[in-house]
Amino acid sequence: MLAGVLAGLAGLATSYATAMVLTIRESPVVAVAELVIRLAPGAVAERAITILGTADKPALVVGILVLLLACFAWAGSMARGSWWRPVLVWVVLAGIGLGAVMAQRNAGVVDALPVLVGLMTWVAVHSALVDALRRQQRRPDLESHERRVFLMVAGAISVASVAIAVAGRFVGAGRRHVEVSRRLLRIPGVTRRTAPAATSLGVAGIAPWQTPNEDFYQIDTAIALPTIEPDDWSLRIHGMVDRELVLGYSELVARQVTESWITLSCVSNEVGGGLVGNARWSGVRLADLLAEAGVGAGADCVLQTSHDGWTCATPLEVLTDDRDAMLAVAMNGRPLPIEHGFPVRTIVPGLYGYVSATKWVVDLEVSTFAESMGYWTDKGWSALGPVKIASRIDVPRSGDDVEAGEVTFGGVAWHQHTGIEAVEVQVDGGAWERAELGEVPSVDTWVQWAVTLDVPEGDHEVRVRAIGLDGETQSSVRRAPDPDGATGLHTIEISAG
Ligand SMILES: Nc1nc2c(c(=O)[nH]1)N[C@H]1C(S)=C(S)[C@@H](COP(=O)(O)O)O[C@H]1N2
Ligand SMILES: [Mo]
Repeated sequence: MLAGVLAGLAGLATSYATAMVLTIRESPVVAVAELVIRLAPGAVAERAITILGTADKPALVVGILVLLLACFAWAGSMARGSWWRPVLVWVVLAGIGLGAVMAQRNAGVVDALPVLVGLMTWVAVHSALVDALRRQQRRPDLESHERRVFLMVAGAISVASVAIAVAGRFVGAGRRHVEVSRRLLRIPGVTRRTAPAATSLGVAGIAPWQTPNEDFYQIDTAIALPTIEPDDWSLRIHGMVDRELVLGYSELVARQVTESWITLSCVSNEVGGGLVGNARWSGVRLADLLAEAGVGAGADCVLQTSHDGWTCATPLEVLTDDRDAMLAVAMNGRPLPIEHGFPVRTIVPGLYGYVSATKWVVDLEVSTFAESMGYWTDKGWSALGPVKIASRIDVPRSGDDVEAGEVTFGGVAWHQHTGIEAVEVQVDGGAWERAELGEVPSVDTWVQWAVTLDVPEGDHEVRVRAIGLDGETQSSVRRAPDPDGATGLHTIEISAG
């Protein structure tokens, strides 16, 4: 029974910690309490309130916890006879938790994770403890030693459970707080304009031209995301400058806000991959801030540092020319999501993220490439990271069966700050056919393409290539992303019947 109770508490602790860290929601136990409240007949709920006063909710949670403890002990007591009976109890309890979590408003797949983590902890800790007990029973001569081991393991699990729960609470509280500040922010000059209609070709299956924040790819080295209150944020611009600048959040957003559609892509993106997205970014132009600081002679880069110590070196040239390199404060008309760099990140059209798009940016040091090296460059990736021209087939998917005859192919192509002149598609090594392109507001975004071709019965290989506004045709040479971005043509296999 003790093994059952300990395993149960450990599982509650890990699921609670997971919920705190991940979903900003309440833990599965509270979800169950909410479900009980929702399902309770009005008369019962009212009675509970009159008897318990405002303590009705804590009382309910405590009641559920007591019931759970009883179930835990019960599960533990069943381990004697069979291995599957306690597992069944764990699974049923987790099932109730999962049901309650998924019954919450706007519940998504991620919300199930705390329950899964809890279930895994229950089963793992319980079987470990039961094993330890069995060993002890088989060797009565060692009883006192084994008993001590069991008690030590049990004690360690208890301490670890409490520590995990407290750590989760700590991380989660900070995040919740910042999330509230973020939701309440209204930044002057930030609009909610949606994508111009002509950017979309209206072909089902092509990635939407404007990537919603929730669907935007996320890449960073952070384990726990930095959670920074806007009031606590500041940026220092220093190094080879005439005047050091230190800016707080309200000072930054009090400046002229620029808005631009810009496609961001990752150097690690494989040919045909999804580490690319297009959003409307709002922020303050870096060229203006750097001019105000006064860049010294001989400087050729800016070493950017994030709140969590990640760095990258960005050529000065792209931060001071006429492109919209900015300190972004909003993404698609909303304050930056925490995972995309709240409250301030850098966005530079035309460069891969690893040399430009610092999330949670706090420090800009005007410097030289000879002196400065960013996080990924130090690990062997190229110091310069201009985006390479690329194209992708979104529809049909590789492996799809299609009807022979007219087949519509579609996807996206990008070469930020150069622009796309044309996209061409080739079936089975035949002629390159030009696709229709969606309209775009600037050369800094990706473009949708689509073309309808006559496809005879049988298996086919289809490839796509883009041609840039500078006349460059996308290379067909297959190269891995390391060290400065993949090349090669996205190729799919379909079967027409
Ligand atoms: N602080 C910080 N900023 C970072 C990174 C990081 O690891 N830490 N990764 C970079 C990389 S490699 C990319 S591709 C982009 C991705 O930005 P996103 O997660 O908003 O899509 O952020 C860049 N900025
Ligand atoms: Mo990246």
